[in-house]
Amino acid sequence: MEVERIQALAAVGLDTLPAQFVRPSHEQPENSPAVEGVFVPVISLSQPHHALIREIHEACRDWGFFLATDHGIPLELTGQLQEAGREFFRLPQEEKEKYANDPSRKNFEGYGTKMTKNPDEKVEWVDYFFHFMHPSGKVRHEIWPRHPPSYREVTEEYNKEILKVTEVLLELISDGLGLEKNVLKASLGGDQMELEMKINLYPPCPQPQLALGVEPHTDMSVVTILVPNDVPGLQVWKDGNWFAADYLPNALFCHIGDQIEVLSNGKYKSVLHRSLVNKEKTRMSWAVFCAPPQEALIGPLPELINDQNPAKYSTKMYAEFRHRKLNKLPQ
Ligand SMILES: O=C(O)CCC(=O)C(=O)O
Repeated sequence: MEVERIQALAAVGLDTLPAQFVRPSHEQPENSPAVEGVFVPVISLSQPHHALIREIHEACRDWGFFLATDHGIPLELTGQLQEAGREFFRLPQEEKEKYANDPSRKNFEGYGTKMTKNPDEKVEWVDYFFHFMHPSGKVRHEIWPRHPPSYREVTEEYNKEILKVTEVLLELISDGLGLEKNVLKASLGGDQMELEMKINLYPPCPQPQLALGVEPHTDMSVVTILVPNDVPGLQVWKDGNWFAADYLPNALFCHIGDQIEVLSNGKYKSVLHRSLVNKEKTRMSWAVFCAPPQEALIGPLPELINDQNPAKYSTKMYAEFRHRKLNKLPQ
């Protein structure tokens, strides 16, 4: 199936945004601006444990989102990862098409552009590359970019680092919920927890005030850890308003996903977020989604429910949750 790629469309040099990208009026960034002067939480992972737990707890409860600094991932490695992603998207269009995915056949891995799946039939201004990184049994190296040749080595190294950070975050979040530190990881499939890489490319957009890079959504993941390039665009929703999560060099943009909201019985929230696009500059982001294995059974943790605080979410297999979310069915 022939898919219109946003990068190819942008390269034509349009003056006006084609109608399929014009968001409904209430969604347009110019009609739903972010609150100015309020900053998302920034948390140093190297601060004393007690203060760290408190900050993580407050950020997960109030925002479902924070920027993590002093996380130990070498800046050089993140730079190499980003350069490898940029190099892939610099390939001629016909080369990139060799990696095209086909979501209509449930084949999500590879090079893609999101098709409409919203009531207004609007398309997001983004192309992406998506693939599994962990555990090894899920990884299909044959579909990873072969260019640049460094892609595999750099991404495998980044996978190791992000896995360590994910495990640390899950321990801190468990602690913040008053649980033993290994509870969340154990409830999420332990070492079978999956890491997925999604590289987003948002080309310059002729009328960014009318478009969205990704529309408002929460992630069905456990947590999502993202690094953007230096072009701002991510916004998170809190108490009825959008807030910009601007670029902070070498910070990890940490999103609480739906699975933590369910396990915590709503104590921590899955953050609603969206991304804006830019008139002159290409924005990119590298999002790592940490997800349970398909067969993991996820529901509110018994330790967090009682007669005064009954379960607010049903317990179901992650595969079922995913199916419902992808098809916009009630959970
Ligand atoms: O690019 C971003 O900042 C957000 C990306 C995102 O939310 C997604 O890929 O699901």
